[in-house]
This record gives sequence, C-alpha cells and structure tokens, in this order.
Amino acid sequence: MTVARCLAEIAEIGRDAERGGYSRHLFDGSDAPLRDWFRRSAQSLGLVVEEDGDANLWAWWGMPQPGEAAHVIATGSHLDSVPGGGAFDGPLGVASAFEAVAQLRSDGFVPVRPIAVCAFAEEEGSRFGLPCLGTRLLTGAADAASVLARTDAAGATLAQAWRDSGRDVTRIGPDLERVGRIAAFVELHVEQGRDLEDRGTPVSTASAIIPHGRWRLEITGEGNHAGTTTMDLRADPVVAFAGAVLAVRDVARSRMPGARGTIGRAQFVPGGTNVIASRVVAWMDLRALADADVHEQFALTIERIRAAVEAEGCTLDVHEESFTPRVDFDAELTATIAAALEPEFGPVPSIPTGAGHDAGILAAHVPTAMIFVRNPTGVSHAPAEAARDEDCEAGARALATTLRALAGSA
Ligand code: HGY
Ligand code: MN
Ligand code: MN
Repeated sequence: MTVARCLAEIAEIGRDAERGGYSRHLFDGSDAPLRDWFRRSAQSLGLVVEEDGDANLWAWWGMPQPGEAAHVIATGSHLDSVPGGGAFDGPLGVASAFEAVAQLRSDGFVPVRPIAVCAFAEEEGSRFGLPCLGTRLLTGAADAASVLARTDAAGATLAQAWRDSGRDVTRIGPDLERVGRIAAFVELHVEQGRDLEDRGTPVSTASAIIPHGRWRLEITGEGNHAGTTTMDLRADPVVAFAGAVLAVRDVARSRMPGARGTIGRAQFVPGGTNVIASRVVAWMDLRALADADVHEQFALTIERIRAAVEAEGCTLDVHEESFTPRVDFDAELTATIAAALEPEFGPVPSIPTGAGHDAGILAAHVPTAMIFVRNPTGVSHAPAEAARDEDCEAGARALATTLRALAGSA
C-alpha cells in the first residue's frame, strides 16, 4: 500500500460538486464513511480501534496501560475539511500514519511503547464554528456545555447533531488520563504554503503555529424595499459590511507586521435581490505573529468597523468564537525527529505555520511536534492543494523513522 493509494480509497467521499474539492463536516454524509475507512485501514494492520467520548478515533498498536503515565506515542490528524477544501489537509496525516505503521510492521519492528493513530473530530470547525473541536473537548480547552449549545448554519445544536449521530452526549468532556498517557504526539500535515517547494526539500519539522482568532460580526440596519427607499433614507448593513471588509484588509496590511485578516463567510438577511438587507452576519479570522498582536489587530479593526457601521446608521454586535494562542513546538522532541530524519533527508528545516492544528491544542499538555510534506502549489483550503506521490511516500518514511525512534525504546 502507498499513501497515494490509501488516499485514493476516500477520494470519492465528501466531494463537493458545486465548490470543487471536498466538504467533509462533523456527522454529515461523509463522516460515517470516513470513520468506516479509518476502522478498515486500522483493522487491516491489526490495530485495535476505539472512539472516545469526544468522537475522536484511536487505533492502537499495543494497548496503553491504565494508570501508567506518559508512555504512548501518538500520531494522526483529522479527516474533516473546510467547505471546498483540498484532498490532503488532514487525511494526509492519517493515511501517512497508517502507511508508517504498515512499513514498521513489515520491517518486523516491535514497539516498546504503544503507538496510537488518531483522527480527531471537526478540526476545521466548519460546521459548529470551533476549530479543533475534538482535541479541545478532550483536553478541556472547550467547555462541553457551551459546545453542546453551539448551532450550525441550519440552526441545529451540536447536542442534537451528536444525538442524531447515535452518540451519547453525556460522554463528552475532558479525558486527561488518556491525554496524560501520551509521551509524544507527532502530526504529519501537508504544508500550507510554498516554503518547502522554494527550498527544494520534501519534508520539514514545524517550529510554531502563529496565534489566531475567529469573531462573528452582526451588523443590523433597516430592511426595506430596494425601489421605494431613496438613498438618503437607508440604513443599509451591506454598505457598512463593505467598510468592515476593507477595515480587516487595511489593518492587517498596514498596521501589523505578519498579520493576516480574512472575511471568507457572510450572510445577508433576508437575502432578496430587491430587498435592502436588515442584517449582515459575517465571520472574521485574524492572525498575527504574537498573541498581543492579534489582540491589538482586533482592537484596531473593530474600531474601524464600528465607524463604518455608525456612518450607515447601523449597529454592531461582536462575538468571539475562538482564540488560539501561539504555540512553539517542543524543541527537544523536534530535535529528536530532525536527528532521526537526517540520515535520509539531510538537515531538515523547521518552519512556522499560519495554520492551526490539533497538534497546537495538544501541545499545551503533551510534548508535540509536526512534520510537513511539500505542497508544490502552496495552496490549501482550496481544491488546488497538492502533494506529489513521491513526497507523500517520503513523508510516510519520515513518520515511520520518527515512530521507530520514539517507540523503539522505553
Ligand atoms: O484554520 C486553520 O488554520 C486550520 O486549518 N483549522
Ligand atoms: Mn485546514
Ligand atoms: Mn489541517
């Protein structure tokens, strides 16, 4: 089996004919087939599969010893996507983990420590708005009660979706004993940029994840008739929203080194061609190099948005949906991985990323590192996301070498 063939097994699951790419979200039509694929792949390798109370999947090579601290080597990523996402963001990490285990087993390697392959739930937060949902619940970084009340675009609560999927909402919550058994977590992920392509190297480790936050903006104006309402009598939230979009762009561009500001999702209510909207709901994604920078970026941006909203006679409500502080990965674990990879790959670079990952959530509890695989387009969260077959195989070999180094001795 190769990584490419492993990924080909899920290539038709969750395809988005309208947007292109994939739309795979928590408990939607793609979820169960992807979980079935995970189970089949794991069982074909003799791994024991379980799902924890937070809908995260674990495939075990050797079983953790209850009560024994920090001895498991875990790897994996996520299977869900953004709307219209690429084929590699998430699944590459899971498929590479299975391929790495297959290589180690065929080499006759017997781990001294248990190895777990994981697929964490709703990493993208595309349905209920909270990124890394499964790892935040698992580590207690998200409060179960508030998460259960979150709603999706159709107004369904997470609690209802959880029950409709046949799961027990009373099992949701932190499992710090399970987390405490992990000695190291390594996530392999397609690079979401062109750094490795520009360097001409197939793999790297990760140095850091920059901080990032998500806010929901609600701009309220006065719904009215597009034909009978003269321009002087309008309180149009869409015009105010146009000012908000430019404010996000201008602050990120001009006021904050390394900042990124995005509004990629908005709803006009009621959404009629001949109707002046009464309300705009939009989601803002802000990122910068340091936590304080994101907070300052937010304050400067909201100040400008408020001015644009008031200029149109509208009102603004702002709700923070998530904030993820900067993560600097475990230097000792990263150095161990780099040393293990050097014989085959030479000195591998260690690069920062602007993308969040489950590894970033686990890093608060467990020594954590990442391995990136070259992406020739550098594009991600879009169908153009890419990884060459030979680089995917190189990534799986790098992960196998890493697991051998980490699980080969007590
Ligand atoms: O949004 C992110 O950075 C990640 O892909 N969830
Ligand atoms: Mn992503
Ligand atoms: Mn990802």
